[in-house]
Amino acid sequence: MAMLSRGSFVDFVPSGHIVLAGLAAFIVVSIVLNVLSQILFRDPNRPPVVFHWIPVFGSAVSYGMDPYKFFEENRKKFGDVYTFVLLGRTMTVALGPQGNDFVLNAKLSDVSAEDAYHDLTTPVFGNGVIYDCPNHRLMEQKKFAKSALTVPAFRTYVPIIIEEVRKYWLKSPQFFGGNPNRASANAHLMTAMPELTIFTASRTLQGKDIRAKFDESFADLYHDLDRGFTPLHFVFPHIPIPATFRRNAAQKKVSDTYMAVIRDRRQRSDFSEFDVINTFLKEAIYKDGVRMTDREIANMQIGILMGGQHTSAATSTWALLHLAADTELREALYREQIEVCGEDLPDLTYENLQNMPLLNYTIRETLRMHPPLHSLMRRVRSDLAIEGTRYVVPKGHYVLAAPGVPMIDSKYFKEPATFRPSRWAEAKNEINLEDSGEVTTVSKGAKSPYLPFGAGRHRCVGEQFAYVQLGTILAMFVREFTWTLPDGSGVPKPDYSSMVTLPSEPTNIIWTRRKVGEKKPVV
Ligand code: X2N
Ligand code: HEM
Repeated sequence: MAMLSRGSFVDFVPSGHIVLAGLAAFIVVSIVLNVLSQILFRDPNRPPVVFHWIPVFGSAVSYGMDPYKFFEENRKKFGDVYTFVLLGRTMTVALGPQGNDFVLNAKLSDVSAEDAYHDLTTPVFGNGVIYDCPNHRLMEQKKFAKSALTVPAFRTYVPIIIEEVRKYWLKSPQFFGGNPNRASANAHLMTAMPELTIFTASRTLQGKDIRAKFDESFADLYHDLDRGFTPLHFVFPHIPIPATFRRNAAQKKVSDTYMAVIRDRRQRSDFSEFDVINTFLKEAIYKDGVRMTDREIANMQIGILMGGQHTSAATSTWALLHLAADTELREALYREQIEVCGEDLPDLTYENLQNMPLLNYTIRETLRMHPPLHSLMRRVRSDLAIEGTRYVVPKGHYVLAAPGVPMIDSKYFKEPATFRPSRWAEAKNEINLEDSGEVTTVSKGAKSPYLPFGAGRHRCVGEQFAYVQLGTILAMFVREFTWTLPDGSGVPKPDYSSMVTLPSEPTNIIWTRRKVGEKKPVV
């Protein structure tokens, strides 16, 4: 302490007040300069910039609170293309089907997803995969993953998912809590659906041995990874808070666990399950002969499970909330179960799922109104001209696609705020899907108003799996329960503060079991 008062920098500072005054003056001057520069200088070769008072911080609050409101308000002012500042990053939004195409089908030499996502995802997934490698490696990793996600694999997944759901209902306090005769209760979906999602995804995609670990310490470790996968960590990837330290520790432990499982399977030569880990062990050799290491295969598993976890848990929760609000739809789904599977409702199969259009439309409609990812980003690698305008997005800025915007635009979807799965049965005449090809779910074109799974080289490889998982889980709920929202509440508003768009609390339903032996539709 004594050292500080003699010969330290404190001696050179005349007064604390002057330091504060200087800081205040600096802030005021930078705000004034920032405001003046926005009013006085408008570069005709740059997209218009959303007005913001504070430099660097920019439009963080209005974008972060409600990105769709932000996109819409500024679209009214500026049109489909404009720029905003988000915590030190300059983002150019390109809205509409054209905008989606511009961002998602941009040339590899012009934009990079890894430059946008690396700092957030690499500490969570680990090194060497997804956004911690050149794009050509990611393309092959996706090919390996895709080769695991086949129809023969899905046929084995459906009965496994059914078994997991039954086990979960029986033991979870949100459902039967150990009492198989419990007839009705209030369940908190944002507790139940993430659990059900991780159990079903880990059991199918990663096998029995990994699934077993979720009954022990693995769930907590994944929870630590989750809490390091937030918008806060997108802005400050290494912010020194407990969540960050726990994320780093959990990444290493989870990755080591996968490596131990890989070694154990090798040692026992047991590759019998149709899971993603085994597919990587058999096939993960890049075209140039380089083999993925065990560490990389392990980290790939983290990425796949994390990605599928947030998106799928959010989607099943939204779907159940909408079904809670719409008895008629829920009973139509129940009748579809009976029509396809028969009066006594034997366990459903993968083939059954393919014959349930209303169930699949329900998932599709849920993703239309609640796509989990509202912003897809790329960092610009070389100055990027926007066709049909005089704008150039300079290197170092970001481009942002918001595929959810056309999905709630009345130009493409009549009464876009109404949850109505049957609209998809009339798709051809009601919805303007010109150029899209999206009706068939596999499409490379990005000029579509319906892109919950993205488009182009970064398009999702998990879509078919997600439909199998969501379809099986939702069908089981429809068969077993009727359910409603708690008295007087509607479907919750979205909450944009996590990585995926979640329903805000409360996310409860009141479920009642259909009477055993008397499983007739209620309406
Ligand atoms: C401070 C509100 O909150 O004012 F996971 F193998 C695994 C997507 C990355 C979106 C980043 C920033 C929001 C600031 C709010 C895999 C399945 C993937 C695909 C400002 C005041 C990961 C970052 C979202 C910035 C919003 C997508 C996912 N399929 N999963 N202020 O990555 O796919 C994967 C792929 C990202 C973002 C944001 C704020 C493969 C505030 C209040 C506060 N965003 N965000 N996946 N903000 N505020 C995934 C691609 C990849
Ligand atoms: C990519 C959505 C489920 C794995 C994407 C993208 C979107 C998306 C929008 C593109 C990201 C971008 O362009 O920046 C969804 C939705 C899901 C879902 C809505 C569920 C409802 C899954 C599942 C898996 C998965 C279950 C794994 C089994 C991936 C992978 C990519 C991807 C590996 C590629 C990332 C890239 O190439 O950059 N997903 N996803 N997703 N998703 Fe999904």
